[in-house]
Amino acid sequence: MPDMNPASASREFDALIVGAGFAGLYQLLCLRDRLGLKAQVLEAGDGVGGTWYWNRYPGARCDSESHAYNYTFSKELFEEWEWTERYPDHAEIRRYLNHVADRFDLKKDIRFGTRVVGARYDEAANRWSVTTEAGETLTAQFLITAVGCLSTANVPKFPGLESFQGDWYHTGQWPHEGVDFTGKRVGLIGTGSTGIQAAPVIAETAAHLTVFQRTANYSVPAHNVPLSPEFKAWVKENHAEIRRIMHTNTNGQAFFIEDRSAWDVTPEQRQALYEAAWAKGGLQFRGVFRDILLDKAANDTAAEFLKNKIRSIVKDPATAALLADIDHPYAAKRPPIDTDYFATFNRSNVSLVNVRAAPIERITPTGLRTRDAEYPLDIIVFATGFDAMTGPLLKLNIEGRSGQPLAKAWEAGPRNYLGLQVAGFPNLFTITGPGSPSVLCNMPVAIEQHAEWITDCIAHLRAKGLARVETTEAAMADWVAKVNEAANVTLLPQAHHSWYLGANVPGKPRVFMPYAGGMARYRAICESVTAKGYEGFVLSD
Ligand code: NA7
Repeated sequence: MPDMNPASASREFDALIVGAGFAGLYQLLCLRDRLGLKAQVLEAGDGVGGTWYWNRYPGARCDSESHAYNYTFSKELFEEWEWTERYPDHAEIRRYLNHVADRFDLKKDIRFGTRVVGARYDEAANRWSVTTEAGETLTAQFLITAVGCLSTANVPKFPGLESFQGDWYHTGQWPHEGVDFTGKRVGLIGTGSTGIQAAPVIAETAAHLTVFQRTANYSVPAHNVPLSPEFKAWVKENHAEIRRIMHTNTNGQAFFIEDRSAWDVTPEQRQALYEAAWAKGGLQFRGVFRDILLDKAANDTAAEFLKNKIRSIVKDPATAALLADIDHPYAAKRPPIDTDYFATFNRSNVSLVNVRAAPIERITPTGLRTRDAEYPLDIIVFATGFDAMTGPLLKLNIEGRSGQPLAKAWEAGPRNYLGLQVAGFPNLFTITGPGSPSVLCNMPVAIEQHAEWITDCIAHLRAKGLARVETTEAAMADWVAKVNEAANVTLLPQAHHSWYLGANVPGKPRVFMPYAGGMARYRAICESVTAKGYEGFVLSD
């Protein structure tokens, strides 16, 4: 008999969703409005946005172009929203997600300021009990994680950090009121996408900016611009075609990777194509040839072009040499795009320090010490990335059947089926989990596909009068092998320090985590699994 007590009824749901970013909002809409489920989102922040709620550092901007960084499920939503710039900044993305949440009346089913600290599967009741930091327990038949891939900040454990008398910040936990760098000596650790976006902006006001580089990185200019009325009109008129491209290519972007090899053209033509892509800017650079991520020699042609660009922009030869001393194939780590990153090193108030050669030894009360020198600093900015993909999931302290912790099941690295489900954890779905295309794809596209697949799966269960869906060990073993195979035909695993491999977090198992076979192929696999009656899953009552 249903519990009629209003207090307990407000704690019992059909589905609980963790996180109110792109994934959580759309999953709520799907389950509540399409299936009529009683669903609730639990969100640690005080607003919607997910990764964009937290990442407010100077220069924080999406690398996908704005007309591709959208939900595509609603033509009306797509047509009524207007982005202002070629790449949306963090504030504009939050405005977009607030607009979506208000338009579809989602906020009434989101509990903000609610951090999930535990989730336990109760086998007898076939329900998940979810515990919040405030000590409340909520239950649901289905638990869906929408926690993103990059939401657990990685702050390296440098000795002495607690003794630092200045201020320090991680870019992924940036103060909402901003940070005033005026007249300050700033140290920036990290030269991934984040450090590369932040450095030029910090340098504009800081007295001095010191960039501590462990791994040199490629970067292509973003060429961000305000969008013209003509472009905005073109986007609205071409919604169907833009959507079609995003849904049929490998990376969910609004462009195709060119179907030509680097060896189909002469060296002069190759150079001209790279120049044109550089002039155009953005992530499309990696789409100039189909074999850039498959053939090391083809990749070398792109890498050399980009290294030459660094040498031509940066005036001081020693600084240029250090910035161009890149040890991995282009795009084997997530390729950054930038606004004046390399030119920033021509400023008199900016210097570069090689912490690969002389590692950071400790933070001191007045700055930072490497093996070779002491750097007095007022502010330290950690652009040191995230415990990516598995970190946000493990932080939830999920326990499946018989109290088995997810951390135990994933001791040697993440194992799941389709990136969506783990054996021993019935009715738990992980949106853009490891083993799915996720970070190798334009995220909203990967998210929509997962949220819709999960919705269809739950609808199917209900239509059949079933209550439980769980993958099997065999399906997981097969999928993990496929994820490895897909990565191994590419150059991606060759960037041995990449966060795709978990290598940026000391002690983390080194496993290539995202599915590298392409979004289109992944979508087809998921569709075929459904068509075969949820092959690889056991559905039961
Ligand atoms: P990334 O890409 O993980 O970059 C982090 C940077 O911080 C990278 O240069 C790291 O060097 C550096 N790092 C990390 N730990 C240390 C220590 N201990 N000492 C010195 N340097 C360190 O994170 P981002 O935030 O830039 O980007 C994450 C994603 O967000 C991005 O790829 C986009 O998808 C959006 P390393 O390379 O590990 O030697």
